Amino acid sequence: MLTRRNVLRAGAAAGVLSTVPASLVIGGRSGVARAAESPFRVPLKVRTPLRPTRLAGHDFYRLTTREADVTLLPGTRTRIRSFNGVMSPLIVARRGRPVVIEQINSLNVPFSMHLHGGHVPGGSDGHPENEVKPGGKRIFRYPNQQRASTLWIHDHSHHSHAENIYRGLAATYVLTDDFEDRLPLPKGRYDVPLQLRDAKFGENGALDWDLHDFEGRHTLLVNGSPRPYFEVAARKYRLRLVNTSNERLFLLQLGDGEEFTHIGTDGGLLPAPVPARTLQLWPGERHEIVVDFGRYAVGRKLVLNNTYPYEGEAPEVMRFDVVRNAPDPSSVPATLRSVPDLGTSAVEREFTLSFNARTGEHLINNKPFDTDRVDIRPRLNVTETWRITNADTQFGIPHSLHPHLDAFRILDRNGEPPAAGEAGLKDTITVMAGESARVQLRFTDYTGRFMYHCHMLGHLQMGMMGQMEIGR
Ligand SMILES: [Cu+2]
Repeated sequence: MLTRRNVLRAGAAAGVLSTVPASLVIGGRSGVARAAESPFRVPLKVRTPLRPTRLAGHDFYRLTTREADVTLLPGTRTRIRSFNGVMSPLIVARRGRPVVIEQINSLNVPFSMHLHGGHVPGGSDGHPENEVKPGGKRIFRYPNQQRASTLWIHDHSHHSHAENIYRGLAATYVLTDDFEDRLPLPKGRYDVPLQLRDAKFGENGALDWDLHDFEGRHTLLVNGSPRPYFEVAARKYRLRLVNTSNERLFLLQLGDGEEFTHIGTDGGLLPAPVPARTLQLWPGERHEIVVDFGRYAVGRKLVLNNTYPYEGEAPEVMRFDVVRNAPDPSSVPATLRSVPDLGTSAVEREFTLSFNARTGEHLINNKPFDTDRVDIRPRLNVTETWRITNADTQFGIPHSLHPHLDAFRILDRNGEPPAAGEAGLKDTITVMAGESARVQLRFTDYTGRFMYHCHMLGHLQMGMMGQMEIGR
């Protein structure tokens, strides 16, 4: 059913994946698929937000990072690493109202909490040097002064981040604001965060972990449930898609190619809605879509497929079952949110991403990460243009770049303007082998040391990270 040609076409339609990676791997085993568990056996868990303690001036949470035994696959228990015992919890925050989190590390490994997409001071950014040791704790302050967007919290510790995230330490963080509230987009129970990821389970339900065997992770989880079904009303839903996988690309398609509306990305709403039939969701990225189930009769079932599965793997991600009618006062306005003008760039930088097959290291500008080295020194409020080039032409490995602290806008890809679905604020950009992109960004408010890195977590662990010191 799936051919390379189809994938190519789908990629072209999405306007980003201009070439299909010959392999997303280096040295990965092609992986013998386990007998795929039958899909759609369990309902989607729609997360209700964690309840903060409402204090004067901020919302306070205590998050304990700890192991927990939970049911992911029906009939088995799986030991995960969790926030407060929950897989994929949800925090909802409000622009202008800070969130303060006390993180208590009850794991036996270090943990460094990072709000991905967050505009936060250096001491709260999860710099690997600030990792919380087992038994330790730390306070994180999130000012929430940025525009509404879908963010996520994950580990950034130096050596255990990929495994910590794989074992469950990923929380969705939805930031709302007045601007979005005034829009007639679907709200409340019709606004649903969906954390997408993959995993590999042993026969006893245990999570199998091998940094390099990401192609062997054939079980797709949505909000922690394997290929779930979701009973929806025949009306519009806003779906916030977050890819918390270590390395997996989701190339999403609804049904046989049903149309949906792409409304947002990493940094919040797009300037205008984009009708789409496929969507690429790379690790670390967020995309928001509106699906109008009102087009379908009660009884209709629509499968969300990943049309870029690994070999021997089922494409189904989840299924939407239209089970009831409901009034629908929501709509998608013709304009959403303009991108801020970042001014004229005064600094240009080059970032060349590559792989050293001899050492197994992934490199930025030919260097692996060194905590004692500052790679670049941007100045506060000075606009920069970064050219990101993926030089991995030998193996065809895709790479991404995610600068902390501030979002960017994409100026061009290979000299061409970005597709409409990439015209909003972004904080993670994937560049295919042999290609390049330019982004414009400006760091504001906070000085100090921050990271930038590839969000393919195996690459990050193998060195693909740099350090910037932002000064005045
Ligand atoms: Cu990479």
